[in-house]
Amino acid sequence: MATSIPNRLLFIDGEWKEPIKRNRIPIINPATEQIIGSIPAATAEDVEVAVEAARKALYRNAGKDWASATGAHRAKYLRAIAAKITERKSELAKLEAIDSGKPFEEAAWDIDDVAGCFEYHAELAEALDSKQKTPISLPMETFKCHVLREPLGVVGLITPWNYPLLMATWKVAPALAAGCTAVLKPSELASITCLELGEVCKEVGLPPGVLNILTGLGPEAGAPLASHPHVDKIAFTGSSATGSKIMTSAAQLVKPVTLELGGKSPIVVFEDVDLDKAAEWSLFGCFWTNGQICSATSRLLVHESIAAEFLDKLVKWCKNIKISDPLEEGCRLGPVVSSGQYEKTMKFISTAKDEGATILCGGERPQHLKKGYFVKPAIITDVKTSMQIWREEVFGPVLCVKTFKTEDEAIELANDTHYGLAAAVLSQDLERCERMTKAFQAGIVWVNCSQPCFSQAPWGGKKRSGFGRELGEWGLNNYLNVKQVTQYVSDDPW
Ligand code: TXE
Repeated sequence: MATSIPNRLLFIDGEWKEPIKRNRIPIINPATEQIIGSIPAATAEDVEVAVEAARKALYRNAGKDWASATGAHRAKYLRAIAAKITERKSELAKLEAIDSGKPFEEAAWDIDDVAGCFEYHAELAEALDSKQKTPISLPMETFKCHVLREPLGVVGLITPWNYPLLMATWKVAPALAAGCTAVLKPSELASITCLELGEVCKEVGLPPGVLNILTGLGPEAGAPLASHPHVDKIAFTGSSATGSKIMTSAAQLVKPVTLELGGKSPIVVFEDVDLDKAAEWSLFGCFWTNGQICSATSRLLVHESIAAEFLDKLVKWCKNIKISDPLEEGCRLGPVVSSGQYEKTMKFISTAKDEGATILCGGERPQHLKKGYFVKPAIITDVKTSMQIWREEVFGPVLCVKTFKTEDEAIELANDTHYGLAAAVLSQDLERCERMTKAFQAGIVWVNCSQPCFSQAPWGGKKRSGFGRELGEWGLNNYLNVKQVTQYVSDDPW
């Protein structure tokens, strides 16, 4: 499957523009370690131009601008974008697989989700029209009050590499639906499909400046966007360390932020499960996208009475999984995204070993692959709660396991983390699942599954996994300002 990488510039004000400093960043295919192209490297100067374009698009031509257009008008563009993305699905999935290392089949699901997410937000944009003005009843007849919901303004969207186009869509679609204009800064490790979104916007005739796409490094392009005084909000998905920096710079200007950061999510498997189904969910929950998911259920808590048999099943699967170039037919696990992520994952595994944990399987390079950032899926036991492997996010194909005896112990172990993104429980006893659901300290709970995600349902965490929600009505509300309008309606002087 040969695919050529489009040689794009920055997408600003509806046009492809050379970065002011004319620098580019190489694109490395993580399966081959070869340079396959390059992306433009934006700097603060380009951020300036892009923010100005977004600002103009927001309030250009009174009455005809993006902010005051009807939701139905904006929905037409969102639907057109969804249709174009579906049209280009196979090509976009290939680009994403080459860029990020995820198996082609998984990348194709993601592109479907991207189109679905734009479609869904088109519906939300239309529904906004009837909710634009909400009357509020007051205890005094001399006053009338209503609430207006209006776009927040220009938003800065900073996104990661694990779901490159999907994570961008989770932010772009609600921002545009709400009537905001945006500057998107994707991850330098996987930007190809986000740049293609620029081409899609051009093809559907999205008004210039409504969406601007700046590729580049975090400190050079992301930081000036986050701290720009004319950016009204920042939505960020990425590491806790960068999230904290963004929050600090936003605090200087009292700028709202939503942060979707890392996780170390538990999956609790009780003794009454169907072992095969539970094994499938546990494996999928941790190893999908090579463990590079913020919500990966990477801490497995299994009831001690079934642990031996259950682990046996997991290990068998890990040993038989097809690890290959993501474009190869039947690939189930590709490489991790970069040499940095490879080194980080390997270091986690060796530290776990040094600290006394047992590597039941995997955690090394597959022998048949001499090049590429491939790691065999690892299952780690004899884990203590003080160990790094239990406490910190790996973001690689590593599952650590502990057993438990009682429900109380399971909850204590599940919540023993400073993260709080997701948690899963597998059991046939639905009352028990309900108790666990209430006890989990997390923003998302999965019952008898792990990782399903729908545009309609809120996504986000608590504790150090961040705050604010994406998707659903909750996500849209993050891009809207609520304006209270109160009018004095009496003839009497106040
Ligand atoms: O993340 P960064 P990286 C975790 C995961 C991974 C680790 C590092 O554990 O191993 O983070 O990955 C931009 N100001 N997650 O280095 O740095 C950057 O260019 C503004 C979990 O890729 O957080 C990119 O666009 N922006 C996560 C985005 O931030 C800055 C998904 C994310 O990069 C910046 C990815 C700065 N100073 C990694 N520095 C999840 N929650 O899903 C960087 N960026």
